[in-house]
Amino acid sequence: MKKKIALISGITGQDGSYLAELLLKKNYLVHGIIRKSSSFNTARIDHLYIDPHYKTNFFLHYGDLTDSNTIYNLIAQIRPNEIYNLGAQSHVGVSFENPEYTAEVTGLGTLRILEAIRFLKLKNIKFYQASTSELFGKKFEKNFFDESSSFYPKSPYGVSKLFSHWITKVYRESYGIFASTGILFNHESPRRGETFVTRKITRFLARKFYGLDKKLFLGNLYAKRDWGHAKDYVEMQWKILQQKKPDDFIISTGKSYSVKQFVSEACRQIGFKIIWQGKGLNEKAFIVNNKKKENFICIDKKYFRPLEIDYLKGNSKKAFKQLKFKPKYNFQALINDMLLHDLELARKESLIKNNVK
Ligand code: NAP
Ligand code: G4F
Repeated sequence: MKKKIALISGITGQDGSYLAELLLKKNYLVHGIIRKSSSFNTARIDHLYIDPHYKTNFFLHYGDLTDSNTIYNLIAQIRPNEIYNLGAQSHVGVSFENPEYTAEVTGLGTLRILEAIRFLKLKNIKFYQASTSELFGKKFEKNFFDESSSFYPKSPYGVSKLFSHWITKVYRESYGIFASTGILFNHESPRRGETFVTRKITRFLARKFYGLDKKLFLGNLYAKRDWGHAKDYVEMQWKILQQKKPDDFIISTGKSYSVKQFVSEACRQIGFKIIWQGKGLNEKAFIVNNKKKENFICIDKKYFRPLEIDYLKGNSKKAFKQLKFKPKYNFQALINDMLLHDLELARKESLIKNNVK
C-alpha cells in the first residue's frame, strides 16, 4: 500500500517533534520544514534523522513561513496528503516585543500555505491549523471555553492566531479545502521551550536541587491555565485530520491551575518544603530547612505582560466523543514527567561541572 505523506511546518518545535514520531510510527513519509540557523536547531528531532543517502521515511527541507515561493515549491514537489501547520512565533510575551514579525509568521504564514494549496488545486490534501486557547480571553457566559465560545484575543500572538483560525475556515467554506483546526489549550512536556513558564520552573527546580542555580524570577503567579501533555495532544492533531469532514475541536483537560499552584506542586514532588510570603511584586517563596528560610523565588515585573489572559479552562466534550480523546496525563503526572527529565539533565550537568573542577 502507498505510504501517506505528511508535511509539517514547525517540526523542530515541541509538538512538531512528537507529531513526527507519531506519524513515523504510523508508517507515514514525514517531511519537515526547518529554518536555516547558524547553530543547530534540530535537537528535538535529531534522533529521527537518517542520512537520506540511506533508506529513510524522514526528510527535512529548508524553508520559512515568511517565504511564499519556498512554501509553494515544497508543497508542489512533495504533494503531501496531510499538512500540519505548527510553525509559529509561539511565545505570547515575545509577541508584544515583536508584533509585526509575529503577525507575518503566525498569521500570514498560514495564508501562504492555504494559497499554495488553492493554486495547486490539490483537492485531496488535508490541512491542520494549530489554533490556540489564546483566541479566548474573557470569561463571558460560562466558566469554561468550548467551540461555541466568543473570541477575545489579548496579544499580538492571539490576534495573529485568530487571523489564521478564520482564514482556515474561510478557505474551507470558499474552496472546499479539507482544512481543520485544533484549538489546543496549553500543553507542556520535557521538550517544552525553556522560556515558557512550566519548563522554566521545572528546569530551575532541578538545577536548584543539584546546587546549580539559586533564584528564579517569575511574573504573574495568579494566571490560571489548563495544562495538558503535548504527547496526548499531538495524537488529537492527527485524529482531527482522520475525520470524514473538516471541523474545529477544543483540546483541553478541563482543569485549571495557577502558576503558583504549578510551583507548589513541583516543589512538593521534588521534596522542597516551601512557604510563600508577601504580596504583589514583593511576593516571595522560601525553602524551609531546619528552621532556616532561604528565598529562592522572587517576582520580576519584566515578566508581566502589557495585557494578560487571567483564566483559561477548556471543555473538550466534542473531542471526547468524536475523537475518543482521553488524556493520559493529569496535572501531577505532567509535572512528574517534566521534573524527572530535568533532574536527569541537571544530574549530568553537575557531573560535568564537578569533574571539570
Ligand atoms: P514551539 O515549540 O515554539 O515550535 C514552533 C516551531 O515553529 C519551531 O519549529 C520553530 O522553528 C518554527 N518556526 C518559528 N518561526 C518560523 C518561521 N518563520 N518559519 C517556519 N517555522 C518557524 O511551539 P509548540 O509548542 O510546538 O506549538 C506548536 C504550534 O501550536 C504553534 O503554532 C503554537 O503557536 C501552537 N500552540 C501551542 C500550544 C502549546 O501550549 N504548546 C497551544 C496552542 C497552540 P525553530 O525551532 O527554528 O525556532
Ligand atoms: O508559559 P507561558 O508563556 O504560556 P502562554 O502565554 O499561556 O502561551 C502558551 O500557551 C498558549 C495556549 O494557551 C499557546 F498558544 C502559546 O503558543 C504558548 O504555548 O505563560 C503562561 C502563564 C502566563 O499567564 C504568564 O503571564 O504564565 C505567566 N508567567 C508568569 N511568570 C510567565 C512567567 N510566563 C513566562 N513565559 N515566564 C515567566 O516568568
